[in-house]
Amino acid sequence: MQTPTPEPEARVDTPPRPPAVVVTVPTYNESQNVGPLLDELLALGPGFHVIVIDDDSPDGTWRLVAERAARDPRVHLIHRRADRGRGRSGRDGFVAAIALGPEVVVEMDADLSHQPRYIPQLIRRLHGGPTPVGLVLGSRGAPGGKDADRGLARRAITKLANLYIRVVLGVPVRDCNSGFRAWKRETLERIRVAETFSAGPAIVQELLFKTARAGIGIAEVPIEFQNRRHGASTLTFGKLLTGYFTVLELRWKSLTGRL
Ligand SMILES: Nc1nc2c(ncn2[C@@H]2O[C@H](COP(=O)(O)OP(=O)(O)OP(=O)(O)O)[C@@H](O)[C@H]2O)c(=O)[nH]1
Ligand SMILES: [Mg+2]
Repeated sequence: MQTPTPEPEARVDTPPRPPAVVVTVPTYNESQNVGPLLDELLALGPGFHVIVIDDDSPDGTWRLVAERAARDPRVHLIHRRADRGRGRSGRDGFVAAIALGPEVVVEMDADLSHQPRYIPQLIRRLHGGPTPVGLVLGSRGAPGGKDADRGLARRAITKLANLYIRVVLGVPVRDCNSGFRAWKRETLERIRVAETFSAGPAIVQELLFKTARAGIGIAEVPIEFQNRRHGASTLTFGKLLTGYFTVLELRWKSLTGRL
């Protein structure tokens, strides 16, 4: 009589497969935008995860995301209660995204100015194209890109800011203010994103500068930028000035070998 082969007792747990793409979204009072945004991002494919980094928004944005995260393992929430800021939140989001082990990390605003439908194009360029790159910008300044929705004054400010940043930092891109970007995970690791120092929106230029300085290729894909439809902008004149100052500080740190 033949004895049946016993079933192996010990089950080896296979580690969960890392997501292909992690999208990081900092939020402050985006309760009207975050739901539709999550719907569109998750519809891009099963390999897409989203990390929302919320600074304890008074309008309860974080609560909506927490409810969603409890139902969907592809949604993650970082609920920050101290040290508020667009830059701090961006940094924490990148660190958490890297820990999930994806090939690609996307960053974008929550206010639907950055349309999720462009993400596949950004990623395609990241993986292939005429030149190898480690960062792709969704760009209003690239041929075919648009900033159509905005008033003349706001567009003029954006243009001047771009010129100033390009000259001071010497970065060879047309849209230095774009916070809609696709990163290879290795790029973020190489520029040591965990050590980012900008507390506010200047994180956008800090990381752009560090990437260019590291000799990593940067490409731009045209996008149409839409004005926010719900909620209020968090950009103030004070933040704008701080941002310009941070750009000078970046250059200075770089010149004096402290970056
Ligand atoms: N976690 C966090 N997110 C922030 C903070 N400030 C802004 N954000 C988010 O960062 C993104 C960009 O901020 P916006 O207020 O849209 O700034 P902006 O795009 O320069 O200005 P508008 O074009 O007028 O909307 C949005 O998703 C905001 O919700 C903050 O202090 N903490
Ligand atoms: Mg905005």
